[in-house]
Amino acid sequence: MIIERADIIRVKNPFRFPFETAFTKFVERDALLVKLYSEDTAGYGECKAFFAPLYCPEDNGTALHIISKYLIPEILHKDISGPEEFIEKTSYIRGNNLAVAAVENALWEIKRKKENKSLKTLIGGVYDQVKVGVSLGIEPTIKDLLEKIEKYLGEGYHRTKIKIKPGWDYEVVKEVRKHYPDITLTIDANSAYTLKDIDLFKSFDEFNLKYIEQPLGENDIIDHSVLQKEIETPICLDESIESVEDARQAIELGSCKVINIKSSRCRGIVESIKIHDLCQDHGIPVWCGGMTELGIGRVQNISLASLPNFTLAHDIAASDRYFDKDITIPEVKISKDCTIAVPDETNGVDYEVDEEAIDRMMVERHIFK
Ligand code: OSB
Ligand code: MG
Repeated sequence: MIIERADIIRVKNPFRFPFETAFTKFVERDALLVKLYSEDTAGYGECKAFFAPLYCPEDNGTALHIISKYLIPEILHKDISGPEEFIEKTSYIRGNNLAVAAVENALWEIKRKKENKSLKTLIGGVYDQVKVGVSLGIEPTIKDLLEKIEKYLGEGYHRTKIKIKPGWDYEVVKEVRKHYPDITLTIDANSAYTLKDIDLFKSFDEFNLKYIEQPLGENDIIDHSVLQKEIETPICLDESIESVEDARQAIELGSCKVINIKSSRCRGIVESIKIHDLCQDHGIPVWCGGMTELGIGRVQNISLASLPNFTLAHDIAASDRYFDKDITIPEVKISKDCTIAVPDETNGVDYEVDEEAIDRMMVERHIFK
């Protein structure tokens, strides 16, 4: 495929409700989209960076820089066979996984359109539907959180994840468990603790959590291996896993029993499949994480989650969990049984990009020809 033009489009889409994590309170999705043009086809990719380097070292500014200066020149007016070759050609770029994954996402879109196949078919997905859960932020009061849980249980989400941070942890989980003794419950600390908090993590064992996500440092696998040996509850790594090599080390050290795969954090689908396969070989279940993404990224996540070892509920919510208006037609919706259908050439499920919605949300556009 020859790429004749590339656009980077920055959009802002307000959240329906603020979403607070241990590291910031989000009020909107401020995102970069990459649109690649190849002959009569165009493919979009979504960059999952945020407005600031809070979740990982990248932000929208660094991603714009890396995509413009290094990634687009590698493909513009060049004949490239597809996403795998792109990943190969850009392997000299250290880090900057969110930027690389955005361009890779767009290349997968072009490839699937040219070959008239779904992403699920291209990567060897097996599920027709994927199970989804909801990620709930830190709320002003426990009462507010309980109301949110009630709302989303009512909508059918059957795995509830709650964000914790120092000062919003033990008492909150205890209250939630008291009200909902039987729901599938997980907590996500987004790296807000250290091994000094080991007693707190031991105390969570009484709550029968499915797993605890990323309790310790974002680059750490050593301390997580110490913690995992001290607690019953499985640890699920998120931030700490950026490559198959990270996953191998975490598995060998016993740092986790579950892995959350975000294709963006792991440099794209090509590397995510390797992590998926390694985890499958080692009996480590995986699930697809989210970055409060817009529809383009959300739909790609649905397809990735169709791989066989994605057995736990995913952070792939309906578009309306975050937005009044999303950028795909149709928007992402969940069915009553709390699943989302995976786009496939045999079931007629397909999503188009809503160009008009993007135009309305656009704050800047950079064109490379
Ligand atoms: O740690 O999983 C996380 C959102 C932004 C950054 C990090 C995380 C999250 C979420 C939300 O938990 C998942 C989603 O609904 O997209
Ligand atoms: Mg997480």
